[in-house]
Amino acid sequence: MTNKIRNIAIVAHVDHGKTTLVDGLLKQSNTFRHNQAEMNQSLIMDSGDQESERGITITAKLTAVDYKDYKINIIDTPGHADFSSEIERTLNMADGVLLVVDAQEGAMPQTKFVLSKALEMGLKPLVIINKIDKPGRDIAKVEDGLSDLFLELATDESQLHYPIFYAVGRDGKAWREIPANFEDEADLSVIFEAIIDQIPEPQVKNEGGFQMQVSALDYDNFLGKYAIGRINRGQIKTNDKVVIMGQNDNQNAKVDKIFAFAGLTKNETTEATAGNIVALVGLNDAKIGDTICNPDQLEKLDHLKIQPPTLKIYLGPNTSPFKGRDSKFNTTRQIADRLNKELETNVGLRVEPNQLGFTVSGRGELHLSVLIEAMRREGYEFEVGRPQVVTIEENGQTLEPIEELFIEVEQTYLGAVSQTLGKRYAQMINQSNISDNIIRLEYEITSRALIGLRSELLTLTKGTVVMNSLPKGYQPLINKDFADRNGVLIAFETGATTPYALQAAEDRGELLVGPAVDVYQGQIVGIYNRQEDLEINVCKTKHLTNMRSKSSDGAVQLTPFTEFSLEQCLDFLADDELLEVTPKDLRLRKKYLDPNERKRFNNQNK
Ligand SMILES: Nc1nc2c(ncn2[C@@H]2O[C@H](COP(=O)(O)OP(=O)(O)OP(=O)(O)O)[C@@H](O)[C@H]2O)c(=O)[nH]1
Ligand SMILES: [Mg+2]
Repeated sequence: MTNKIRNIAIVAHVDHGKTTLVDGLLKQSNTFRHNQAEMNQSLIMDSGDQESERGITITAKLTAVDYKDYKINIIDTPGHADFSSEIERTLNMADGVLLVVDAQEGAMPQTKFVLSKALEMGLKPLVIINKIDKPGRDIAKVEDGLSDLFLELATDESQLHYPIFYAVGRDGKAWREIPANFEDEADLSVIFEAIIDQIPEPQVKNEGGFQMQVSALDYDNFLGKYAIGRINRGQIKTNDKVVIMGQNDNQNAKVDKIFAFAGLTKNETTEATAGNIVALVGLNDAKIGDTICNPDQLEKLDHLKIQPPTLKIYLGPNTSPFKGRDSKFNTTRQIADRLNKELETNVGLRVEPNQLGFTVSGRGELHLSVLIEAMRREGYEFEVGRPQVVTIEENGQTLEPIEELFIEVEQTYLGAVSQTLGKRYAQMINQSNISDNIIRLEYEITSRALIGLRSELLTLTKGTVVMNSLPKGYQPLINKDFADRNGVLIAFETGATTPYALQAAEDRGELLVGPAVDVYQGQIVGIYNRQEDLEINVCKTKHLTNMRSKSSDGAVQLTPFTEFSLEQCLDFLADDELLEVTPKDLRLRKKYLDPNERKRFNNQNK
């Protein structure tokens, strides 16, 4: 019965509180026993290890709760623009969205993106102004901003009438009116009631042959692949024969098992009807976007619309002399299999083979670095090159992607930040005050100039800057290089670093390796004080002499070396450099390890 089902997606800009709100909905719908561990847990749905470490949602996830006699399927989505394809992939299971907006920040770039997607698809929005406990809240201003945004994005009049709720998601509280005191007793009943009353029942067809678009895939060791989607028409029973309608061909299959979502688990059932979100086992060839149909009524649903990638990176088998030291998987074949597996679910990603390895493209640096980090944790070893933008050709012209960039910065750093953006040819669109001390800047900037900007601004502002960007379109390529990076210190020979040699190297720049680590010829061991590169010896041992200098008895005192994160390494790379990624190490290196080959290459490219 569709009238007792509600399917909703929770959408918002990054960090506005989606996953925290889902915690509340789970806990207040008696999904867990009172003494169950989850009752005391937060961000329950952020179950991936990188999700909990980074504190962000990376993949969209499904859960279901019972409220009164209704079943509410909830899709928690990521708010980071790099993971936008997760929204494009899952929104077609929903009939409404909870649009969560931070009471201080208001509508942000990704708010606009997710709302435009939801309104385009005709989904009913409920607006939740969240975090009204923040001292910097400005609810009236946030409501104004939202009303402008709806005016801009609405595709018909009815979408301009949206209910607004006020919430402290973290405490599991929401109100219909702004409460006099947000510390008053409250729960999420008003949200549950609004989902039931105001989100339409699934807009599906009860009559006719089974039809479902695959929106998600899941896997486990016992049953293999689960094809997940909302049944769009008809019903399904265990053992039913179906046809998987793919992008290019059709395949026959049989439904072995059917599962419905319940809390954090799936429950097996023998049949399901239109409007339900189900996971089907037995369809091993099903891909995201495919339509599963009753063989007697083959009708394919429109394929998902996924925006093209903006950033690409070379990824290939490791060619360093240390290859194979601590990895389980390092051959081209193993890497290819892993990337192909990733493509099944990571629908915003593209992979093309090239002579040496692969070109992997995604929606941004984070999209790619999350994949790189996942692979190294699984025991893969490989090398990657400098991230590059994906250009397109139009009317004989090369175009590069541009983005809207939003920055919030303390007054003290305004000058330095503006200067850095100027160097990267960013155009300022708007500047406004958020508070006495915090300025909000809006720029238009090429995606190319965004590479490495986050690390640079974080350093410049002692970690205080807030930065967000959103793809805006394309413009003719400007042939300007933004890299004003220093040269590097390159290991002159293969061996183990010694404190003695490192101490001597310290005067030349900033070291990226510590003592007693193995390095190879051509590896980057530091950042030079100057623009060009320099080969240095970081392995030499002190010659033994009979002379004793005054200081030579004590241990060598080294300045702590700089350890780059994966993202910092990617930002740092120049065109003639690679990053070696292994489960244990990240090593920056020159593409050509041999100094003579390097010279020859550089001369050719002058
Ligand atoms: N002050 C305050 N903080 C909140 C509230 N709700 C959530 N937060 C905090 O906001 C941060 C982000 O919350 P999340 O629920 O992870 O946000 P999200 O929208 O799921 O983030 P992404 O999935 O990465 O886009 C966490 O530190 C929460 O504790 C609230 O009502 N008030
Ligand atoms: Mg989240």
